[in-house]
Amino acid sequence: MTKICVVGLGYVGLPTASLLANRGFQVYGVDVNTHIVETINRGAIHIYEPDLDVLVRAAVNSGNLRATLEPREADVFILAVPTPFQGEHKPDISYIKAATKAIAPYLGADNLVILESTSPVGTTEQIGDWIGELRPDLKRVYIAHCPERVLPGKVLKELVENDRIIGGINPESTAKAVSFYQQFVNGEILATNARTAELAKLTENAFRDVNIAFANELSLICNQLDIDVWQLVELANRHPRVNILQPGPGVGGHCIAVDPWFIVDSAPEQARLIRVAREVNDHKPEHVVSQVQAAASKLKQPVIACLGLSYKANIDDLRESPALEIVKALAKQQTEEIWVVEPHIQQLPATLAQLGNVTLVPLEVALPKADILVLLVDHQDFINLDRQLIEGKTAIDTRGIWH
Ligand code: SAJ
Repeated sequence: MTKICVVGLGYVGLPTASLLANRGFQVYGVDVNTHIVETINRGAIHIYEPDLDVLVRAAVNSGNLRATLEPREADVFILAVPTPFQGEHKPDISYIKAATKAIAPYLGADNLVILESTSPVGTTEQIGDWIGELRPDLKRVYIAHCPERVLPGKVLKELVENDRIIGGINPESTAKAVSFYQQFVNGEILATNARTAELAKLTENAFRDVNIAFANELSLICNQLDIDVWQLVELANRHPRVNILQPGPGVGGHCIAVDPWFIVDSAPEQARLIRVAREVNDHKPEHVVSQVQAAASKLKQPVIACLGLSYKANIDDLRESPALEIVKALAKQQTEEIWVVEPHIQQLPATLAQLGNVTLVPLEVALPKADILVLLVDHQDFINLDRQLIEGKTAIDTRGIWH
């Protein structure tokens, strides 16, 4: 098995394709976006992830990684395309369907098709049905789910070191996929069936979501009772069997804020706690907005500076970011200008720029002039800042770094 076709060159597909290329596989990276294909073929990257630029450059220079718009014949096909929502919290697997259609003409007997995209239960089996319809001539294709589990910011390390769950649509598919991943993963490979692998991935993110919701609910309770939630969590966590996560402005990212809904969609009657946790976390930005409004109403035309826009610390990823939602809501409600400090981006996203009263400013500009500081992301730059500079200002610290 030497030729690999990776479909989808995003946060998961691109690191995977370049890792495989650097391990000596011949890799075709497929993406529907011409800009992405051209960028990668120049040895450059279109997303930020620590050290990914070096890995991609090496992969392209070695001649083992080539990006293309169309798939090619290969031994292994890895699908790493998005699974967003369609409408109200319903999973949209149309990108997986499109990717399956795209690879179908290139499939050969005994090829292995792996779905890495986080998917609702039953999707891997569905791929098997689609391939059966599109290529009735094919005698045997192996199909398995191997959910990606990498943490943005630590992708390259986790891609190799994390344990991987692999579930095929039959035991032969599982076995074939296990032997493929064993070639480049140092973590343990855990074999199961496709449906369990799908739910395992969703469960991991739902577990985290429920636990963050617990912390966020505590922050509302503490706000009501005038108690410092950060101290509360620290104290309660000194119990040997308690490990509360950190409250924040809400839960962002393309995974934890999305995946639990796939479970709710599949088993709405049973998934009650998972649904409420999602609602608690989704409500948190609104709470922060009302805290800022309450503070602003006590001052005359205050200058409000929001620190951080990404969905978590030290990355540039704005997807589903609660910080973005908070800034947008504040800008819509305040007539005055809202300042945003986000050291990881060069320009505001269109959704904020078009509002007309949001400006991206450097920290040195915001700090001396702002009356209200709304800390939304615990970027290192904000943790490091001289505390004297925030003295006398109203600070709304949603991450607990200044408490
Ligand atoms: N957050 C809190 N409090 C905490 C921890 C996180 O408010 O104590 C917030 C973050 O600020 C962020 C959100 O939760 O807005 C999610 O951040 P995260 O770092 O927990 O996770 P992600 O979304 O970056 O990556 C997750 C990971 N899943 C788990 O840890 C179970 C990663 O391993 C998955 O591969 C990834 O989702 C994915 O692609 O599914």
